Order: sequence, then structure tokens, then C-alpha cells
Amino acid sequence: MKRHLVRALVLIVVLAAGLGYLVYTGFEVFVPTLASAEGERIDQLLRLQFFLIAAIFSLVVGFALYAVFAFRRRPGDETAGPSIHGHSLLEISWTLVPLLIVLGLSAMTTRDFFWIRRPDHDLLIRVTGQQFSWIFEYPEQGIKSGELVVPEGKRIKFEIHSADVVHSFWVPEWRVKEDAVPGLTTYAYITPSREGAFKVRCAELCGAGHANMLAPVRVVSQEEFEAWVAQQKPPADPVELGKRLVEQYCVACHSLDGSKKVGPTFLGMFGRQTPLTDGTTVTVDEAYIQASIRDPKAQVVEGFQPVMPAFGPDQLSDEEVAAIVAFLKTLKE
Ligand code: HEC
Ligand SMILES: [Cu+2]
Repeated sequence: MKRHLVRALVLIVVLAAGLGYLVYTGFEVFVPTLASAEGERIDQLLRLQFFLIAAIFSLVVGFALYAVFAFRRRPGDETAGPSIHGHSLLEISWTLVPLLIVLGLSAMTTRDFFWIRRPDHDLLIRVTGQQFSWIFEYPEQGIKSGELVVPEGKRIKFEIHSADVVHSFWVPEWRVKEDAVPGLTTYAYITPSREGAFKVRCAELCGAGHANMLAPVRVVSQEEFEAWVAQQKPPADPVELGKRLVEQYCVACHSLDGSKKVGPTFLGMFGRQTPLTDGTTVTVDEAYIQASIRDPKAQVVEGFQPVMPAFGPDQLSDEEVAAIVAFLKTLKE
């Protein structure tokens, strides 16, 4: 009897070691490279669970395999084996041990869950998912971006919204995943621990463009992050701001160099006498430029089609219009 037990245990240990090795290497091969502090806890739990599963699997399958071979029916052997009833020690232990394992895993998961969800953070980013893109707002920095740029080693609180249907905010290398639910604000806390380029993937089938609902992620040093923020921020100088807005909204139709496009050039426009389609002439001043931006159809320049779109206050604030005027004033011939 003892001989059988020792042999079976050897088989079990060999099996467990082999499976454990597979779990270990499989993690390296199949799981994306870890890149966050929170993900480290999650990986540890996952690895521990896989090792436990490998051990229990080996115990059950090891004994079964050994019994199948060692106690197989031999030629000429017509007797059935002895029938055995009950074994209190075995029964108590195969109830208690798994119970303790499950309770232990629950306790560790709870501990890590609250550690991951603790509210302290260095940076707040508002994430909005919509069919089929992501927008990232940095309320403390006053910027908005289609690219998620974050400093390495800083704990980030993501405040997650959806503009339409249920999406799910997920960077596989960070492990943490959180749904974006319309009408609800959800949160995720992540401390990126590795610089590099990653991708936000939508992890909830949300429509025809779901597979393309990706956003670039860049984890950079604190200095690079600050430089990026400074670059994204609307410039304080109105002329600089105006230049950026004009390049963004106007240069498709207006040139800055005197050439004629869909609309008249901005070069030397300020102070110019402009003939209108109603036969009158206006002097281009601040009020006229403002009126042209808000309500372009009211006064249409002679020789041009009235195709300019109106820019309302939700597209360009009064401040932004004033900045555009300030920039246009500098374009002298
Ligand atoms: C889709 C093309 C288009 C875009 C975009 C556009 N415009 Fe225009 N704009 C025109 C056309 C065409 C005219 C001339 C006809 C008219 O007055 O409506 C014009 C006229 C003007 C005038 C009057 C020019 C003059 O010589 O009197 C101003 C000022 C002006 N645009 C400012 C802007 C500003 C500022 C922007 C960006 C915020 C802008 N436009 C964007 C097409 C455009
Ligand atoms: Cu989605």
C-alpha cells in the first residue's frame, strides 16, 4: 500500500511541476506585457489561481491515472476489488481544504480590489466613449485630445462616460477594464509602470465599427507629459490662439498669402474696402469680421459664393472670435 502511495505521489509531483512550468511560460507567451502597478496585483492573483488549479488537477488526475494502470484487471483475475465505504479523514479534508483555498482567494481578491479602487490619485482624465471613438479630457490641464498621453508612475483616475451605447475602456497591458455606460459615471484607477505606445480597445461589442474603436496611448516621462500639455493648451497670447484657430477652421477657404481660394484672402484684409453683392461697400473692421464669422450670409462679398458656414458660440466662443480678429489684424500686405 505504502509503495503505491509513494509512486502515485511522485507521479502527481511530476505532473504538477510540468503544468506549473506551462502556466509560467504560458503567461509570458499569451498574456500581453504588464504595464501598470494595479495590473501587477491582478497578474499575481491570476498566476496563483492557475498554479492552484494545476496542483489540484494533478492531484485528481494523478491518482486516477495511477489507479487505472496499477490496479488494472490482469488476465485470470476474476475477483472484483474490495468495496470500501467512507473515510472520515479524507472526506473532511477534501471539503475543508478547497473551502479554505476559496476563502483565501476571496480574501486576497477583496484586499487587492480595494487597493486598486482606493480614491487617491495624481491626475484626473475624463474619458468619453462614442460610436466609434474615444475622447480624453484633462479638466485640471484644460485640454482635450483624441490621443491618451499619460505620465509614467503617476496614479490616474479615469472618469468614464458614454455618449451613446455601452462601451468598455480597456488597455490590455494595464489589465484594469471598466465599462462606459450611458447615464452613469464609472471609474478606473491606473498607474502606468512602463513607458511606450499602447492602445485603448473597446471591450464591449457596441456596433458595426466596434473593432475600429481604438485610441492611441502614449506613456511618457513627467517632463515629456508637461511638454505635451503645454503644446496642447490654447496659447494665452490672443494672436497665437487666433492663428491656431484660423489654421484649424478657416484656411481651407481663406489663404494667408494673398492667393484667392473659395473665399477672399485674409492678407491685408483689415481696413480694406470690400464691395458687397448688395452694391454697398464696407470697411473691414473688428465688428465686420465678427459679424462675418457669426452670420456670413448677412453681408456677402461681391464675386464670391455665399458658402461660408456660420460659426456659432458653441463652435467659437466670443473670446476665440476676438483672438481670430487679433490675428487677422496682423496680416498686413
Ligand atoms: C467653406 C469655406 C469657408 C470657410 C471654412 C470660412 N470662410 Fe470666410 N468666407 C468664405 C467665402 C466664400 C466668403 C466670401 C463670401 C461671403 O462673404 O460670404 C467668405 C468671407 C469671409 C469674410 C469677409 C471677407 C471680406 O473680404 O470682406 C470674413 C471676415 C471671413 N470670411 C472670415 C472667416 C473666418 C474667420 C473663418 C474661420 C473661422 C472663415 N471665414 C471660414 C468661405 C469660407
Ligand atoms: Cu465601443
